[in-house]
Amino acid sequence: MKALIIGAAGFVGGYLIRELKAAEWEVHATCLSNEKINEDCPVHTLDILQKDDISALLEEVSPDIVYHLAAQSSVSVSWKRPQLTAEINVIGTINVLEAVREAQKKDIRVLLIGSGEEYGYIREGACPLSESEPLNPGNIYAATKACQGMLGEIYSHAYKMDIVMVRAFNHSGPEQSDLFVISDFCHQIAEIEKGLREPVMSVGNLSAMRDFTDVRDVVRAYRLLGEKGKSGSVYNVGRGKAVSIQFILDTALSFAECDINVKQDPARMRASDIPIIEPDVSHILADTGWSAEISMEQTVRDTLDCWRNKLMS
Ligand code: A2R
Repeated sequence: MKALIIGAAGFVGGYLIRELKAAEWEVHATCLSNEKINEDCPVHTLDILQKDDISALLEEVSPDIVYHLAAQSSVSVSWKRPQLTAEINVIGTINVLEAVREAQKKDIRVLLIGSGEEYGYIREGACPLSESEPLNPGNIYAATKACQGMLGEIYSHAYKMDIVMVRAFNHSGPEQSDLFVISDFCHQIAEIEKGLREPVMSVGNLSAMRDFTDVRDVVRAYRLLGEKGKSGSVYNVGRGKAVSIQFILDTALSFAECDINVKQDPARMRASDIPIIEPDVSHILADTGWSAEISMEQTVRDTLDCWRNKLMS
């Protein structure tokens, strides 16, 4: 199996490269010209806003499967830069789908990586959310990802293309940017332990409930969906058990090596926060046998150790 991973310099890309290579896939990866990928595979420079460049790369690599990871993936950035978010996540996805549609090789499978945020403002009692639940996005990032998924369905039906849509719920682990909550808490703890900041944790809304999966489990799901996912289908990828941000905070603090106070920071509250998002993960389990295996505690511990190591060097 030969994979082309588009947008592989981000958080998930490196993990996906290693997961696919461990399964003996041939892997090609792309990144932007200002990014670097330190993995053992051919790396190509690609901006998905340049459609002709995607087409040229598809002819050069001739992959069996394209993993489309490239995105403006931060909710908070999406409030600040809505046009940029829509351009990359919507126009960029159209460019990828058009390039695949026009490619010489006719049987390229595409995995479009969307988000659990797409469900948005959900009706009471809707959790766990099955893939047939209506989408009602609550922020700009979520709206662009819902649009990406709709485009995937349209291309799949209209052109009989082999496209699998993924709605990935929150994922975390070592090396994640501290724009995301688990990494943010762990970074703060590591800095406090090192004496680089006051022993006060700055936090946002602690009551929101989210479903967290370790990134190493997530990329295993992506491999299995590449192998066994049904064409034209949508799959939730998540643990299937939401926890409060308070629980994440308590878990992270339980690993801290010093006493830390907690302070609510208005700057960390989002413009719109949805109380609970939790997926039904029976579809992916039925079609691929996948379910999350790595505990939340392990993810938090490994992420904290990663920040401690970074601050040592
Ligand atoms: O925004 P940057 O400079 O960090 O670069 C991101 C890159 N990217 C692009 N690649 C090609 N053409 C573009 N026009 C373009 N704009 C941004 O895509 C970054 O290196 C990569 C996405 O990685 P992350 O933002 O770290 O996302 P992550 O966590 O790896 O998630 C992968 C996918 C995304 O579609 C998420 O929305 C979804 O999973 O949950």
